[in-house]
Amino acid sequence: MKANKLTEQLQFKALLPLYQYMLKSRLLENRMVTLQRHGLLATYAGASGQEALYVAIGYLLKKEDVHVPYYRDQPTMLMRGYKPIDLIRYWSGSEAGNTIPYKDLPICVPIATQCLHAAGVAYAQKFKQTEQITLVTLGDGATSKGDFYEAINFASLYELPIVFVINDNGWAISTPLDKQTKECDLTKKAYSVGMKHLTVDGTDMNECIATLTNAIEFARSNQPVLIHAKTVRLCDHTTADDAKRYKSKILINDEKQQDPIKKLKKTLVEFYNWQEKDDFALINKIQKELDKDIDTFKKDHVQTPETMFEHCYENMPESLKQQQSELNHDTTN
Ligand SMILES: Cc1ncc(C[n+]2csc(CCOP(=O)(O)OP(=O)(O)O)c2C)c(N)n1
Ligand SMILES: [Mg+2]
Repeated sequence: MKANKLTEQLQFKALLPLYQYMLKSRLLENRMVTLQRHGLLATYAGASGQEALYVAIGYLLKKEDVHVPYYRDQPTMLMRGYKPIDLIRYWSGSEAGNTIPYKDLPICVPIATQCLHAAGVAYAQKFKQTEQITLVTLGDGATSKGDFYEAINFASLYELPIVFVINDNGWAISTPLDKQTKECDLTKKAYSVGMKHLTVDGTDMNECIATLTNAIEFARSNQPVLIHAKTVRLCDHTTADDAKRYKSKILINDEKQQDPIKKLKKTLVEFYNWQEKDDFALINKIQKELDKDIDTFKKDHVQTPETMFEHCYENMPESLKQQQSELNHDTTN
């Protein structure tokens, strides 16, 4: 499917909700960073610059499909039923935020391990003859890990209903792509396992929709696909990082020109008479919704130390129960 043909298809009615989700994720991200700076969140990894890719994924996946995220998938997660407060709670370290809608997998912080989980899910989908697919995301850095190669090899060999989406934001923390792999065209990684592969400008909504539509169609007929999506990271790696220490001013400025939200806004303004006052009203509406979630979070976020024992076991082993009660005893003395 050609991107320009799609522009005609993706009319304002469809584009506006996508824009709203991109904006919602960006505004939530700004609020998350402030919460972290105030000591209310442990750490946080944003998705600025990568929203077009993630919103396109959220738009195209069916409810019954399985989304296997890593830690930068906030825009997709907001579209798959997570509320801002869930994500705020998650990054504050509270299991209350890990309420996973649908059959999706939880946020995965260990690099590339989610690729293997996803291959396993897709194997089950095929075995059970469901119509569903699995879509897993990973960073450019994750493609240097064995888990990634094992997963694409397995998926290709067994012709699984799966899409691997590489969010290539150019960096693995402070390591640029060309310092960790000799082959920066990441579609080539699919050659060795005989897998279909596509490249996309991950900052362009139309291109993302067109490419992902094709990939998901292939996956539904048990033809796994690897997508190399070029994006930009407009934020620090996480709140524990300062990208100004390793990115030049010129690069930071160049990346800003690729901002997917600005690009989609331009389309809305040029073709659909979207005006500054519309934008202002939308931002205001989202901020008010976020205010409510943040107020609720601030009221109930304090967790007592013994809660760290919870959520691992359905029935807590005796040894842990004892440690929990010892801790209770220590903290009350
Ligand atoms: C197994 C493992 N090793 C190391 C880390 C530390 N670590 C966290 S993020 C990161 C870089 C990941 O880069 P990339 O895959 O490009 O994803 P991005 O954060 O850029 O989206 C590393 C090495 C980790 N989380 N897990
Ligand atoms: Mg990266």
